Amino acid sequence: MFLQSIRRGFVPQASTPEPREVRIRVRAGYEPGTVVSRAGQPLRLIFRREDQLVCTEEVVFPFFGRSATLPAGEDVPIDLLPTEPGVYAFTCGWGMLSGLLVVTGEDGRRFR
Ligand SMILES: [Cu+2]
Repeated sequence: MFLQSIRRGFVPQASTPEPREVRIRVRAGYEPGTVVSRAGQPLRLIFRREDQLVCTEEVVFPFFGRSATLPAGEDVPIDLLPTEPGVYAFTCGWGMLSGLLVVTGEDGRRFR
């Protein structure tokens, strides 16, 4: 199997898992408000804002140094690769609304 792959010109890559997609609906808050994942698992959080509040127009992941503008009615993906177990908040641009990203150890345990 491996040799056949090489003969076909397929170069095996060091396996990075596919991003796990989680949809988060934004409606004067985040639904779900808590996302649980594992360290080392690439995450694609897909935000969709269904309200018209100025408040929810931006989402911020302070620890990851990431933020995004959320136009109403559009899917906005944010790709993250959490490598350390912990609990990370994400908030609206003004820090009034928040959700949590809970990252377990790679063995699925909550904390080491
Ligand atoms: Cu806000």
